[in-house]
Formats: sequence, structure tokens, C-alpha cells
Amino acid sequence: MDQKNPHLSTPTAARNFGFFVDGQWRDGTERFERASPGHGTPVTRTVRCTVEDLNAAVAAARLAFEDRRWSGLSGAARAGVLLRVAEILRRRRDEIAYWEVLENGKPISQARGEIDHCIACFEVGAGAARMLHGDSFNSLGDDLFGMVLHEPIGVVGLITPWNFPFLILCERVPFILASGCTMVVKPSEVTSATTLLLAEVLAEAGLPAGVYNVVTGSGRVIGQALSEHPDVDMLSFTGSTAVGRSCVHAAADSNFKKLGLELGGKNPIIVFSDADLEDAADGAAFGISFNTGQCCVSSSRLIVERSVAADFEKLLAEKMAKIRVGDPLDEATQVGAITTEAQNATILDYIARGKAAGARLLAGGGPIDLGRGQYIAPTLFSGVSRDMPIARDEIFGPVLCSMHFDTVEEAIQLANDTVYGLAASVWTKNIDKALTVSRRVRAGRFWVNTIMAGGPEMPLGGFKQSGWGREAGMYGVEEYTQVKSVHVEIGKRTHWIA
Ligand code: TXE
Repeated sequence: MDQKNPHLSTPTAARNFGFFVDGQWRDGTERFERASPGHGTPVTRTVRCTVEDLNAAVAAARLAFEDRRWSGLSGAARAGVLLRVAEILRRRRDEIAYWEVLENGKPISQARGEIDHCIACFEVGAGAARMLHGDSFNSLGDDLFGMVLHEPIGVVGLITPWNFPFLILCERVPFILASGCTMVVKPSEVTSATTLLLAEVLAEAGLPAGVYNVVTGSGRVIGQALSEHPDVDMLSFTGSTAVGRSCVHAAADSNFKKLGLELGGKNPIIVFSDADLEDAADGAAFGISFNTGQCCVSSSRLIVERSVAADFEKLLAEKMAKIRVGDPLDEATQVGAITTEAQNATILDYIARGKAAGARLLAGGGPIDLGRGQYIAPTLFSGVSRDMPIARDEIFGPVLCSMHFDTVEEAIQLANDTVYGLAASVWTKNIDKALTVSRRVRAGRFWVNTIMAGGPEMPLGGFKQSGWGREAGMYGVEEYTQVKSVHVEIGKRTHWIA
């Protein structure tokens, strides 16, 4: 144990967590044990909840919604709670980052940066709580006035994945709360700790009991039951496209609950010959290696102009070889461990398939042995054709595939040659090319001469099979509302019956 900073060494024993319903911590009979993917030692034990536990959580959220203990408060009062959450997160930043690292395997410095982003999410959510408003129609004639109201949609189910357990949570919770909804959260079974810690933070900030409930457990049992639940008004799901599809079926077969879906991506990064190639190579290396490429917006398809392709790939391979892959609790680490054994096997299998298909390996290409944990070197393939599985499938790992183009049209066509549409970036100093490509590539988030930049003021979400709806910003709050038109007659009614 590091005596100066307990948040820089693994815990001596796994920590037990309960689950959180109606403002109370509850325990269960069965638990999941989670080992740190970077170290292999047990770090947490969370409850394997039952469907009865889930039903109790939905009932608590329903009661808290119906009695208006939260939605009945003013936007200013809700904003006050959200701002207090931001303050408490500032105080507990290192501790929450630590548990995120232990369960997920991401570098500690990155995790702290993510908590800063989460703090910003609560601050923007506070602003949104005060600014949420509808519309009015003063154009319906002298005897009719129209108002459009945003009302909270009700009880929200929130299913989150393991790649950004706290960040994805915090890109949604403040906006759900800003709208006046209540919720039941089902975090990934391998990364539940920080979702549970948020329950402590919200309670301390003064959120009424029953508004935020957390039920831990497997996706197949608890996730499925939440997506089918007839008393849940909306489900926000982030995860694989396959499970997203099953949520659509579950909604159709239960109560037609509204869905927000953030699913997979196979995001293009387009580099023109007139770009600052040093900047673009740094962006490409970051875009594929950040969070070990286990990131729905990671730039996994490099589309580079043929005239500079060989030089650019050489520069990029040199940069990728310098990335510091290592122990997530080491302050100097830039890329940590692969989060699950299954994901590790999937990534290594895709690398083997890339080699077998004849793609040329320019960097990485396999595991890194650090004596414990599971690590993969940032990998670059060139000579990739668009029909290879490594070019088409979301690998969800640090594997970048390079393809070449000659014209702007060809670059756009290659970028759009995917079933996904989550994010994209373009690198060029030519304003015409930058604008043409950003307007024609079908993706929910677009970056020009940068990558993964942005804050919670801006909406996020995908085109095509990357999902439905938007999270964050005012668009994000509105997703969690129902829209009602109110028509008001002014003066004496013109009678229908003479
Ligand atoms: O995701 P799952 P997995 C992609 C990525 C990755 C692949 C598989 O390509 O390789 O998905 O990852 C819950 N009903 N992304 O298998 O299963 C589960 O408990 C309801 C992209 O881990 O989709 C967890 O809380 N819920 C993605 C959540 O769904 C169910 C992030 C996500 O797990 C369920 C993660 C069910 N039947 C993976 N089954 C992104 N867009 O960032 C599981 N879950």
C-alpha cells in the first residue's frame, strides 16, 4: 500500500457493496466478485439482485414520481441539488476515480479527467433544470392561445456499459434529474461500484429518496426485466447493437416505452494531404488508443489521402510505438488494461483475422505481458480493404485500419460505408473540404482538426445503427420529457349548437 496516497495501490481486500432502493442500502444473498483487469486481484463484490429487487426499485421510482417530491420542485431547487452534487464530486474525485480504475482498468490520470467531465455534466444539468422551457403560439388568432409544455416523461430505466461506467452515467443522470424524472439504474455487472457511490453523493446532496435507485446484476436477468418492465416509461440503453435491438423488441412487446439508444460505432478519421500531419497523427494515435479503444466514438478507420498515405502511416506507427501502456494505477500510464477477458479475446481474434486476411501490420499486433492483467499494444494495419471484418466490425479495442483515397467524393463515400454513424473527424487546412466533409458524413458527432473534444453542453448520439435520440445539453433534457400542447380559449365561445 502506498502510504502517501492510498489511491495508488490495489486494496488489501475486496470491498462489499449493497444496492440502493428508496433511499436505503439493501443486501442480497448472492454476489459477483470483480477482479481488477490491470492486476488480477479481487477488488469489489456486488449483489446479484433478483427480479423482485428490481420490481421494488421500479415501485419506489414510480411512487417518487407520482407524488411529485422531485418533479414538483422548481427548476431552481432541482438545480441547487445538482450543484451540490458537483461540489461533493469535486471533494471525492480521487476516490471515485480509484474505484473506476480498479474495476475498469483505465489509467488513473484519465479517470480523474473523466470525473472532472462528470462534474461539468452536473453543472450543465443544473443550468438545464432552470432553463428547460416550452414554447408559445401567439399566432392562433385573437380567441386562441397556444402553449407547448415539456413535462417529465416519468420513470426512466438506465442501462450502462463497462467502458465508461461513471462518465456515461453522468452524461445522463443530471439531465434525467433536470427534467424532473425518477430512475432505476442497472450498471454493467463488472463495473457497478461508481454507480453505487453516486447514490451516496446524491443522497448527501439532498436528492429525495426513491428518485435514484440502483439495482445490480446481470444484463440477461435484470437488464432484460428492466427493458420489459411495464411501469418504466423510458429506457436509456448504452451498449452493444445486439442488446439495443433486444431492447427495441422488449419495448414493443411491453408498453411501447420510449427508447434512447447509444450503440456501436466504426468511426472514420479522414486525413487530407494539406493537413498538419504531425497534429493529425497525434489525433489518430489518441483517437484509437484512448480508453484502449474501448470507446464508442474511437476513430477506428483511418481514411488517408493516397499521396501522403505512406509517410503518414510511418509517422503514426512511430507515435503509436511510443504510447505508454502499463499499470492503470501508475500516474505515467497512458493506456491501461482491457476491461474484460471476453473483450481481450475478441480484440486478439480480430488482430489474428486482420493478419490472416493479408492486412499489413505497422504497429503493435498482440498482447503485452506485464506479469499480471491483460494488455494489448496499440495496433495499426495498412492495406486494409473495405470488405475485411477489421474494416467493418466494431472491434472495441486499440486496432486502427488504414484505407486510402484520391478525391473528396471517395473520402466521403468510404467514411459513409458503414452501418454505424456515431462520430467522425476530418483533418485539413482547407475550409471547403472541412465543411463539405462535415456536412456529408453521416455521424452524430463530428470533429474538425481535433478529436473527442467537447463538453456536456453539446448533444451526443448516433445516426443509422448507432442509435436513437440524443444525450446531454438541452437536447438531452428534452429527450426525457413529453411534449404537451395546451390550447386556451380567450373570451366567449362561438357556439356549435345554434
Ligand atoms: O455489451 P452489452 P458487452 C459493444 C462493443 C463490445 C460489445 C459487447 O462492441 O465488444 O458491445 O460488449 C446489459 N437486456 N459495446 O457484451 O452486453 C449489460 O449488463 C438488457 C459498445 O459487454 O451490450 C450492460 O449493463 N440489458 C458500447 C449493458 O447491457 C442487457 C459499450 C451493456 O452490455 C442485456 C459496451 C439484455 N438482454 C459495449 N444483456 C458503447 N456504445 O459504448 C446485457 N445487458
